[in-house]
Amino acid sequence: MKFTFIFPEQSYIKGRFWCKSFFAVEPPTIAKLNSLLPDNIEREFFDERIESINFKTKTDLVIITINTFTAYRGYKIAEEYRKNGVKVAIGGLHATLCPEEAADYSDCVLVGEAELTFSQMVNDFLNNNMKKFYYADGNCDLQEVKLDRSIFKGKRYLPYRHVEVSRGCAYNCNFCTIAKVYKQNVSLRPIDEIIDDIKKIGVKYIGLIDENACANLEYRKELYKNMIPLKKHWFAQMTVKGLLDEEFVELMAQSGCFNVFIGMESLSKDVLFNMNKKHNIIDDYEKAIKNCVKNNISVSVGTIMGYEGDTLENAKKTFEYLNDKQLFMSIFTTFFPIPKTPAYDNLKKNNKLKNEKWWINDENPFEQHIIKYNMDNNFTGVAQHYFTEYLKLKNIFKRFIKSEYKLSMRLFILWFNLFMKYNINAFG
Ligand code: B12
Ligand code: SF4
Repeated sequence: MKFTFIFPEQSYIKGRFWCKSFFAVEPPTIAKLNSLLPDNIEREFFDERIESINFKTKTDLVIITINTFTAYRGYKIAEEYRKNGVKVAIGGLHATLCPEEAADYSDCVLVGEAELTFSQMVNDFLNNNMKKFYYADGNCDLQEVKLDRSIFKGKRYLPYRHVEVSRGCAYNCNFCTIAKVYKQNVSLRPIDEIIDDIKKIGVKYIGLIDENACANLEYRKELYKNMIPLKKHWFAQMTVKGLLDEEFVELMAQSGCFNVFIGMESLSKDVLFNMNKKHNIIDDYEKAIKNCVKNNISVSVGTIMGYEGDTLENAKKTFEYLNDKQLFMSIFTTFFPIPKTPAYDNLKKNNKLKNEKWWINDENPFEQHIIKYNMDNNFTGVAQHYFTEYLKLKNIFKRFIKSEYKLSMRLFILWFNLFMKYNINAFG
């Protein structure tokens, strides 16, 4: 009996260049599914970001994980296997948001966290009784999270691995997949299990999967204190609030934090209000960045352009603001309405979506006119324009010269900016 796991390429990337196989990171999702499979089942794994799928290898069941940006490609892969009579099961965040859609392309859809559905499906499959749908009942409590990374043996990934700290977020931003899927339920993993995981991780650089790495402050302080002796370099995302607390930022630095990501989204209070992201206070950013510079922690910022209420003037202001700051990287992203989120539902209700299933399309979403805006207020291409502007050599060097970080961090930031300039599509 053999199962095949698939991590599809993003649907709209038509082929990467020479560095295709150099900049992918191990997908924890596959390590998780692998850990839930009984030992007597043979397994193979194709990560389409770094290799082509060999549709000819013999297999009994194909298991595909999809998010909204990989769903369409995932469906095409499923069709290819099913054409040859192979059964396909699909799970993941997008399958959880749109199970009926995923069902059109598969023999089985698993909704919710794998810990709560996968073993049952495998059992049923082995007994020739696989159902069309499996629904997780509630949320996994993150006790004894096990990842079996042995499935990645022989594949070339960056020496950077992820460790799960939490699932879910207490906030409820209108555009956010996590808010929709986890419904403000936050599960925290026991600290001793995280530490044990990090001890065995085998790489120096790690990403903490943690929606808000400064919430539940006492828990995080305890975690970071326990990480100090491990001497790892870590990255996580958090709200700006945590970075205002100098003592906390110092502790993060001592425990090895080298970079934090903040979803700033917009400079406009109106847009932040529409997003239900009222906890972002733009005036806090100055102090937060200062605290990070002082502790040699670099900061990355994400923006969303083209949300309801946004203006081209605001997009320009956002670019100018970020281009002037000492940041590791600013990511300029077009607003893609994720299905079933309040933001999506609102656009749909007001008949503002040009294509309700924009993710099922051969056209690159960056070039699609997804939302009906007035002709003089069209955001298609605006984020790309500012990203390109941000990565112009004159701007990269301007920021490098102004930077007050330690020289090693300044050079790291310079390298990363130049790398992004030339390989903007290499990650993912
Ligand atoms: C780590 C991470 C990355 C990393 C690594 C991705 C990778 N190669 O694995 C990097 C930085 C490369 C990355 C890139 C991107 N990411 Co990302 N990423 C995450 C993050 C923080 C954690 C994902 C993770 O591994 N979790 C741990 C694993 C164990 O959980 P999981 O994948 O959710 O799977 C669980 C369930 O969903 C379910 N499940 C999943 N698959 C399956 C399959 C089956 C069969 C079953 C039964 C269950 C199941 O069970 C699992 C265990 O409970 C999430 C946010 C989050 N907290 O989820 C965003 C997130 C997944 N990313 C997101 C996005 C948008 C992207 C990018 C498109 C960004 C970009 N513009 O390029 C790219 C796309 C990359 C790609 N090819 O998929 C969005 C997806 C939104 C959506 N609706 O699709 C998320 C949710 C962030 C967000 N808040 O919106 N990402
Ligand atoms: S704070 Fe971040 S993770 Fe939490 S709901 Fe808002 S966008 Fe999603």
